[in-house]
Amino acid sequence: MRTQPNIIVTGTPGVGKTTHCETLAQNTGLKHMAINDVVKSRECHDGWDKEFGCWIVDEDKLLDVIEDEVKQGGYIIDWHACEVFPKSWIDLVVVLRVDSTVLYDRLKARNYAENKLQENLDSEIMEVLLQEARDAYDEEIVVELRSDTAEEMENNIERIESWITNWKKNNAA
Ligand code: DAT
Repeated sequence: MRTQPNIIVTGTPGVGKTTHCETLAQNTGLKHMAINDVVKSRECHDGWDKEFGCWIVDEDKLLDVIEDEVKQGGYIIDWHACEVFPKSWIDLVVVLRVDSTVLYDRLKARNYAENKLQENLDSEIMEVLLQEARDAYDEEIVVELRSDTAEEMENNIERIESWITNWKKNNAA
């Protein structure tokens, strides 16, 4: 039994995952697990995909590497994909959403290549990650939150923090 919840924060690149996770980790003491960093530093990949500028992830190795930690609870998992994590590990899935013109500006500011930028915009418009989350987890644990503005981000953080407080009350030993 976990005494602290595990939360996935997912969404298209540029939606605000890192910013949300860092603030949540600071405010709550839960640990921010950026899967991109884990994949890179613990070598859970089969090399770098030059066309899309990302690691080719070895999902089995990734799960093996993080299993012991995540099963203890208290992690905020930050990744643009979520279905790989077993249902039994996860208590809440937050899918951040953003307006496509806002996303365009954020990815442009990151100097994304045109093909990568377009692929991510399409993915956001088609709600790919929201659908992935809904397909992989029970609908009552999947929450869709807007992340267009700083005010929306503040509200999201408050909402997730109260969810964590309630989870802890309800799951106290
Ligand atoms: P991700 O980790 O999903 O790729 P990020 O946290 O790095 O996204 O955010 C991308 C950029 O957008 C970064 O400069 C911070 C900014 N940003 C994120 N969420 C925001 C929000 N709700 N309001 C304003 N700016 C935001």
